[in-house]
Amino acid sequence: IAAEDQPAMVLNCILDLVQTNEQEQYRVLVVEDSRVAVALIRRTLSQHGISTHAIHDPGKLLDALESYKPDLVLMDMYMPRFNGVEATRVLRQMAAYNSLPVVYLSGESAVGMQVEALRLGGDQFLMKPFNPVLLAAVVKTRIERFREVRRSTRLDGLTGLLNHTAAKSRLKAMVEEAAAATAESPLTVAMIDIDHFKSINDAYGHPVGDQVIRGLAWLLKGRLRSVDLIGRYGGEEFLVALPGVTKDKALSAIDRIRRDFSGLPHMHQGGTLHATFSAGIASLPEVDTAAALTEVADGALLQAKRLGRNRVEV
Ligand code: GH3
Ligand code: MG
Ligand code: MG
Ligand code: MG
Ligand code: MG
Repeated sequence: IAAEDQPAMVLNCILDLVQTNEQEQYRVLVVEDSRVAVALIRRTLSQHGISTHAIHDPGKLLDALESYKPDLVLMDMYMPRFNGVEATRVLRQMAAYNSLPVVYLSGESAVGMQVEALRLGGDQFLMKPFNPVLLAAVVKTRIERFREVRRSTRLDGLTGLLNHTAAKSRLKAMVEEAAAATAESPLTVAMIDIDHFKSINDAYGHPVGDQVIRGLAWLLKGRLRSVDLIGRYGGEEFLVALPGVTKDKALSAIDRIRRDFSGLPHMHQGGTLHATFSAGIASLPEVDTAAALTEVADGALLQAKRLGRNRVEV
């Protein structure tokens, strides 16, 4: 990567984030027993481009969360049989929903009750009758902030790739998807590790090492498809998963990237340097769990290192 290309490379990563952001819809689950209120809320939110799904009974809350996957819950306080505050408290005890934004929309005017509702898990309290502009703004800003936090906890700061935890859970989901597919669907995993990276750090300094890591991340993003998983699994180690790709096809794809990476110049103060990586590959259905795939790929990576590095082994 030439020095003048580097700002473009950073810009690419930023554009990626902005684009996925714009494509994302706002999804709000409305929990409200009054049909009149539901109609009013849905019309208001839909006018602001916000999708809604309404349930009248908090007893159906967990099912609705699972099937609709909202970005925010708009919660009434008083409903027959259930109380919105109680429902929120239950939701907060579940790992999957403990940070999902919950905004109350209620006619309850006693401040003591409002405070209690917040204390038991709500994020904000809005009064009925509501101001449509304020309601839409609260919903959008809450969702944006929630997404920003979720994004930053899933992504690696140096490369913008999925971090170790996020990559592992994404791989698990991909293996489940492949297993659930009717026709036997292949999935190939590659473990990629930069060769003699310690010597690059030692010779040129940590910031140059960081640039090499970013360079490989950039190459992988450019070469792989949006359906592929690319994660920064460790310091200079990457996890890649290619759904629908057989071992042979993956082997030649990763090997092409290996060859191109070895030709990529990295800047340092005295000029440029070249780095290489080794990779190990494992495939579904031969290997059939996420844990086993990474383990077998890791074994193949070790073999690639033993056989001299700058190579891909199965
Ligand atoms: P091998 O070919 O066997 O993989 O040798 P290696 O030197 O690449 O492997 P080793 O695991 O011994 O060293 C990896 C080094 O990567 C050690 C660590 O200091 C460095 N490292 C880890 N994370 C980062 C990072 O974010 N930035 C930089 N610059 N270095 C890092
Ligand atoms: Mg009510
Ligand atoms: Mg290494
Ligand atoms: Mg090592
Ligand atoms: Mg390593």
